This record gives sequence, structure tokens and C-alpha cells, in this order.
Amino acid sequence: MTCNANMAPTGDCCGEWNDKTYLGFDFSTQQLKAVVINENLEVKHEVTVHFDSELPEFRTHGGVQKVDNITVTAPSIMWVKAVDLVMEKLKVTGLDLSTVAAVSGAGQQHGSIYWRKGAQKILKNLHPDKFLHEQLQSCFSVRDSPIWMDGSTTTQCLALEEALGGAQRLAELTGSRAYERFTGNQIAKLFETKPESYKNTERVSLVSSFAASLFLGDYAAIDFSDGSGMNLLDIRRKDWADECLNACAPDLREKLGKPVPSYTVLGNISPYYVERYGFNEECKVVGFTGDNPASLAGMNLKEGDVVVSLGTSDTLFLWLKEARPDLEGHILCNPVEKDDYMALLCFKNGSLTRERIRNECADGSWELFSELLESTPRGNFGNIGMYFDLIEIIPTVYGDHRFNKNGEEVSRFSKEVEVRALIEGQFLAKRVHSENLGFSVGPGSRVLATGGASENSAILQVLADIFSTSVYVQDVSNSSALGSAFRAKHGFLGGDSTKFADVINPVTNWTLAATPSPDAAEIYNPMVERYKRLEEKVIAKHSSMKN
Ligand code: ADP
Ligand code: XUL
Repeated sequence: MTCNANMAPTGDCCGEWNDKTYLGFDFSTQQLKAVVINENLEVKHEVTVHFDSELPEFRTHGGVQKVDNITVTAPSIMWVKAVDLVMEKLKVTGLDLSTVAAVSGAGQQHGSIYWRKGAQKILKNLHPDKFLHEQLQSCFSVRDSPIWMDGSTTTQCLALEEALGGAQRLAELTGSRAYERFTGNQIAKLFETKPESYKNTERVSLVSSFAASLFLGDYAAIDFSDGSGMNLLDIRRKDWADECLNACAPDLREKLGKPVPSYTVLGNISPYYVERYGFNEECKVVGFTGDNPASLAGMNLKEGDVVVSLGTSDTLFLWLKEARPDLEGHILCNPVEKDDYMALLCFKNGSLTRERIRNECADGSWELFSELLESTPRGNFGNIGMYFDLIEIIPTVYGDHRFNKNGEEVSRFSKEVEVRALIEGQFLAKRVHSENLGFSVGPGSRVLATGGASENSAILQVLADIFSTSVYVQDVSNSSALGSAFRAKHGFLGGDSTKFADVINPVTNWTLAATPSPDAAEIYNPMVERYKRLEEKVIAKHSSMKN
């Protein structure tokens, strides 16, 4: 009997698959991560490929190339080479790849890859005796993919909002007003500035659907959830909005392909992996999605939970039953329940800014950084700082701004005050902007922390204090790759017909990491108000510099 993705994987249908495993990837900004789980959702293997250090030939810094202050890209072929490397590493773990029943994955959101005419044919005919990167070298009509950190499409954003009758209308339709990093605006810029490259493009992928294509050996569909980060998808009808497509570039519907629910089984894994790595030919490829949606899937949320992800970007998100888009923040289709949504706030200056201040104040050591943070009192003697290495998303401001207890701008803080000002400033901003959107973290709710910096307990203490609520972490801080492995199993079991919550029901892997200090609310409630006023000052200063 052949194994069918829509059948429950009992021993009858998959006799040879008694010890099934599921493989989840995360093509994040700085690295490619892979997580393997077993039927009981226990993590059996984790491997990573760090772009800067393991693929130095691409000369990335933090996984990206900063072309100028606003233009940020990553070489598409670097991600392909990372797949070659990650597969070799998975082999070395001793994992029997024939046990993998399904593969899924996540990608940094918004980034776009431009496959040149003829690339599909190459993808469909991969030779198992060669690395992928040797074969796909010439498949891109644009060598460097614009990524989520890019802020170079303001002109296109204004044009899109105008074409749609205003920012609110665009937000109502697509879940967000126009944002520079959103893919429709990036495509519009390519069409305007490099029309030949656009013309030579057979397919535009997101990082997620691009990565899925590498496993499928064919162009993979964009999923609804990551597709919601493009300013192109009607998030209620779940189809491309023609008004948006037409405002961005010609023939776009054809170049994007039909979007699908995130849990769709896209097909069997490419014969390339069967022959080269010994995968089962029935292994399924389940739709890949964005890293934030995949992270939501990895976290087994309860009503009222707020996730704070502290990766390269800092994000804050929660599960929503209904979509009520606003001018700030994003509403995305939910990656696991087709009628639900998720709300997302993204802050560009996350871990890389923390690393900069760590290098300036703590000799590059997280340990020393944490000691400095803990050596200063909550409220930081009234000092407040805001640090933006790249133009921030909310609000669109830039540079370092330090204020003393009287609200006067100062040029320097001592090292320990600087470290606390950075961490408090970052979390005050998250609280202010999430409250602006109407998310209130009450006593009954939990903050769930994930991402690289969630390993730092001193940072989590500040988070608990500023939100006045307990903070929990998972055993695996890498919730996007884990969520992708869960989604692989969900898709394998039939996606639409199987409730995701039932698939991940056994998972209760949350540990209490920090509880708010007794005086936290008394200190931080007034500080939130001060932060709002100081942020307005910074916004005013920024706009007077622009004019
Ligand atoms: P991404 O998924 O965006 O590539 P990660 O979630 O893997 O990013 O987070 C990577 C970041 O985690 C690094 O840039 C680093 O700054 C941060 N990080 C790792 N360990 C610590 C720590 N102990 N304290 C604070 N930040 C940390
Ligand atoms: C979300 C966003 C980032 C990227 C990279 O809107 O731009 O979080 O997904 O992680």
C-alpha cells in the first residue's frame, strides 16, 4: 500500500516507516537551521549553517550585504549553497534520511528571489551527483535578493497607496499599509529600475517558497501567511488583489503563481534527494511559510499569549480570530488555521544593535553585558535611550538618542547606563506600540520569548518588568525551525482535515524564565508615558532633518 499524505500514518499504510521523523528548516537572516523531530515531537537533531562564518565567500555581515544606508540584499545562491552544507551536516548526525516523512520550512519574510527564464527546467532535472549550487548558479535574473531590512522603496510605497485610494484602504485589503520591505513594492522597484531583469524573470519567489522549491524540484507556491507580507494578497479572499498587482508591475499574477494554504502538501520530495541522500520517494514537501508565522506554529499559544521574538529583528505577535488591520502593524493569514489570522509588529533594530552596544560597552561579551545590565536599577535613574542602526519601521527614525531624567538630550551615557537604556528602550517601544494597537498584556496573559536573545536571563527580566507579566521560554529557542517540523507533520496528516492543535497537543514545553519585580509597574507605567513623549520628539527631529 502506498503511503498517502491524507491518511493517518498508521503502521498499515507505511509499514517501512515505523520510526517516522519530520524535518523543519528556518532560512533566517543569519543562518539556516534544521530541526528533526520524531512522532512524539521530540527534537532528535539540530544543525545550523551560519552564513558569515561558514560561507565567507559571500562576504555577508549578519547574513546580509548593506549596499547603502537603505538598500540591503543577500545573494540568492548563498541560500542554495547553505542547503548543500546543511544536508551534509544532517548526514553526519547519523539520521537515517529515509525516515523523514515530511519536510517543511520557514524563511525570513518579504525577501524576493527572481528565477530567470529556463530555471524551472533546471530545477526539474537536478543531477544527484552534483551539488545544488553548481547547478543553480545561473538560474537568477537578479543576483542579490532584496530582503526585509531594505528600506529603498518609499517612492513605490507612496504610489501603491495612492493607486489603492489611501493607506487605510490598502491595509483593509492586504493587512498592512505600504511598507518598504513588503515584496510588491520591491517588485515594483525592480520593474522600474531594471525592466530587462524583470522581463527575464519567469517566477518570483519569497525566501520561503524559494526554499521549498529547492526541495520540491519545481516552483513552489507562495503560502497565504507569508504571502500576506507582500502588500499584494487580499487576506480575506485569499487571492492576489488585481488592483495591487496592476499597480506594481505587469504580468505579475503569472510570475507569482497561485497562492495556497500554508499546510498544503506541495508534492513529493525531488528525486535529487532520494538518489543523493536516501530520502523515501514518498516524503512530502509541505508548504514553507514566513519565519514569524512558523514561529507562531512552534509555540502552542493560548488565548491572550503574546510572543516576543528576539532574533535579528525583534517581533511581537499573537493569534487573532478576526482581522482588523490598522495603519500600524501587520495582519497576516494564520499559518495553521485557515479562518484565523495573526497580528505582527516588527522592529528592525534587534539583535544586531544589541551586538553593537555589547561590543562598545562590554568587550563583545554577553556575560559582561548581562552583568552591566543587572548592576543598574530598574528605571535606569530616569535615563532613556533609543538606538536605531537602520531606519526603524515603527517609527521611521534613525540614529542614537539619549535622554536624561529631565528629558534633555545628552550625547553619552556611562557603559552600564547605556546597556540598560538600550534594553529598556527596546522593550518600552514594544509595549507602547503594542498598546497602540490595542494588545494589552494583562495579569492572566503570558509573554512567550523566543529567538537568540531569549537565552539571556538578564534581558528576559527587563522584559518581564516592563510588561509586568511572567515570561516563559521553550527548550528550543529556535521556534521557527521547530514550528516548521510541527507543520511538516500537520501537513502530512492532512492539514485542512486535521486540527493543528491536536497534532501538537502533547507539547507543553514552556518554562517560567522571569517574573516581574514587585515595584515594576510603579516604575515602568510612568516611564511608558515618558517614552511616548520622547519618541515624539525624536520623530519631530527626524522629520525636520528630512525637510
Ligand atoms: P535569526 O533567526 O534572525 O537569524 P536568531 O533568533 O538565531 O536570529 O538570533 C541570533 C542572535 O541572537 C544573534 O545575532 C545574537 O545577537 C543573539 N544572541 C545569542 N546569544 C545571546 C545572548 N546570550 N544574549 C543576547 N543575545 C544573544
Ligand atoms: C517581519 C520581518 C522580519 C523578518 C526576519 O515583518 O520583516 O521579522 O521576517 O525575521
